[in-house]
Amino acid sequence: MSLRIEGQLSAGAAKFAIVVSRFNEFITGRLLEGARDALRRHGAAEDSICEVWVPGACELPLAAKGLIESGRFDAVICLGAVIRGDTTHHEHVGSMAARGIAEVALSSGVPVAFGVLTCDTIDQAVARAGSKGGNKGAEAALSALEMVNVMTQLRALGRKKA
Ligand code: INI
Repeated sequence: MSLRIEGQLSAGAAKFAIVVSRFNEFITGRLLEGARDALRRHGAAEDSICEVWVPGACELPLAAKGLIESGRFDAVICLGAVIRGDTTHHEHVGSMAARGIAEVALSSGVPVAFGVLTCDTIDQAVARAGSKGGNKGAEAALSALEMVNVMTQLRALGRKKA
């Protein structure tokens, strides 16, 4: 049996939560605009999107978990900007966010998109938040859209077998 499953980039009736970090808000605000624009251009209604602000990237996973536990969302999009400072602090922040986000997605089975920039300089972050390097918030939103679609197909596959 040959089977190919691929997600469509169409929002349909799906509900999305965007968790956005206030730390480096001049960057994360642009990621948020990119994510909202991508969702809107792929058919998501304004009232299908919930926006939640948290202090920093470290807090993204817990808020994502709370949103998933509410049972109201098909996917969560986490947005943050971790930028190298004078110490190794940013490394811990970046790995806490990455590990936590992966853990929430795997333990819940709900797609959680990783839209967290991890940059050495502010210029690198600016480039990835709506200029030369595209907009990583928009990319994260598109991956959430696609994964909602993939997971819907995978659940249907399980039902067919039963
Ligand atoms: N939070 C970020 O989102 N980006 C950073 O670059 C950052 N740095 O480098 O300190 C950062 N720190 C705050 C952190 O996310 C937590 O909010 C804080 O540690 C309290 O838990």
